[in-house]
Amino acid sequence: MAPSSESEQPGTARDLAVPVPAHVEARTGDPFVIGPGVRVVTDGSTEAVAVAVMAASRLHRLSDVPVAVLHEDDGTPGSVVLALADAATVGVPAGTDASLAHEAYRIDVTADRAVLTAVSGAGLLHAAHTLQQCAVPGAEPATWTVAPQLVVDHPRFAWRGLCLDVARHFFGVPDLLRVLDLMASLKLNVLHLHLTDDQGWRLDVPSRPALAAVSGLTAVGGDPGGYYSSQDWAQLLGYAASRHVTVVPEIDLPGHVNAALHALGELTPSGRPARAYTGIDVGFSRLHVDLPATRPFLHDVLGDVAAMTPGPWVHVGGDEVLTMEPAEYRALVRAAVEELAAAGKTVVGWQEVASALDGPPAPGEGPALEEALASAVVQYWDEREGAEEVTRAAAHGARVVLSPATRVYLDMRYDAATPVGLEWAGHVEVRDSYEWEPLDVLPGVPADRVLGVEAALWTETVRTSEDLFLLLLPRLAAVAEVAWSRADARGWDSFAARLPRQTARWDERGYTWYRSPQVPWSAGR
Ligand code: TNX
Repeated sequence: MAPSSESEQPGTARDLAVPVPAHVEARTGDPFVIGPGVRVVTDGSTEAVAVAVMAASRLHRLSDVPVAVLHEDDGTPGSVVLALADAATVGVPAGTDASLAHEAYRIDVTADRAVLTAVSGAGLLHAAHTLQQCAVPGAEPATWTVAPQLVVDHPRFAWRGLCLDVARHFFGVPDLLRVLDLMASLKLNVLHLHLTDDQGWRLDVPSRPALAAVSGLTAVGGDPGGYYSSQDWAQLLGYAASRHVTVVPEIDLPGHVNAALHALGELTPSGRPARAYTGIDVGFSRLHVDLPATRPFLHDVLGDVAAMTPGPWVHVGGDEVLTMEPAEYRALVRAAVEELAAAGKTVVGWQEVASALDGPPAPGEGPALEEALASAVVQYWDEREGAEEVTRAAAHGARVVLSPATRVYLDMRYDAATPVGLEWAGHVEVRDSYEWEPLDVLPGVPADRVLGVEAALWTETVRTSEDLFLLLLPRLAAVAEVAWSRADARGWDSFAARLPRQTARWDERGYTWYRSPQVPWSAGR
């Protein structure tokens, strides 16, 4: 937040936090003051200490006073206390799904202290972000106050994601760290990286160094490419883990593979490498099930990616294959699922894979594959088609992540004047990204099969981090609230009123954002 000399009466998290918490009670009494003497006290758990170090550096930046991290509270006013606790102590409603309770947190603010409790480090980090959003400028310079209140909060959906296309245009580790910071501040917990496409291959994998060495260099429009070395990848994963964000790598198959065909001639029928592609058409490139190099490619590359990725998920793409018979598509998708299942991963695929998931097993397919197919995650994006197939897959056990393009494709322009972006799914204003109900998207899919919501940012037209954040903000905040907050706790007017205050932090971090005419920006700042 930017320093300000005007003090104000702090409101509660209901007026200040994005996403809005499930339960907030205002308390009487004086506010908690962040200023000289403020310190962070932990219960000594590694989870709490890790969050405490981040919170202390944040409090230091806010208040400009040194902020210690201590293990004991001497009882004098000014402690921000971080401690793990069981779900009942946190106050999670009985019967809450364990994966959701895991991220729950509680904040008790009195004049003397702010006590943050959670079941996990993820919950403590969420609590710290909510507390920060509740701090408003105090009476003295460089002091901040937080209203006395009780917050008890947990997410509505377990999967709250952002898919970022780093294949059409490359974004390096420093940009991704900024994206991760933004995601964590909005309580988003899945960064899905679209690492490969026709225009580029962005992850160096040990079994096929030519992929990154050759196709790491290309990008849309002849722009500079780039790729993540294994060290870059480890740095990214470590940073994401410390922010409690899971990285889901996507290797897009069996279409969107021109970059692989350009680097590895053995994947083409002629044996000659395909020419580099720097346009933005889709659907023309493909693997061939009957080439001898294809299965070893799937085995080695997916095995490498699985081994390089600590999270449970690997995404196999599967979208927009326009030049292949269904039988070959099905065989290639099932081969990819089989390789990833053998490597211990759960498969995620775009909605098109739904058609390949069910049906009778082919010769040689075993029970392990059946199980992997049934537990796959299907990502719904194109509302013009596929609802039936996805609904059927869900009935057979698949879980669904919702990315309806007309709501959460953040590469769509806000309006005709937006300087970058596409328009095939229409214009997507902030309110479009906000005002929708996930369970209404696929009415035939039972609520317990909906794993969550994911925004997507495709980068055909996105060349700089300024373009990137302009498209993300403020819509990513809208999607985050859809994914986190209970339907009956949120509403557009409240969201639009809470949004302007978030921009001080965006400005401080150098994120560009779109000044949507739908939001009363000058109010409440
Ligand atoms: C569709 S969404 C695609 C991408 C494009 C995007 C542009 C999906 C699975 N495929 O290849 O980049 O539209 O909005």
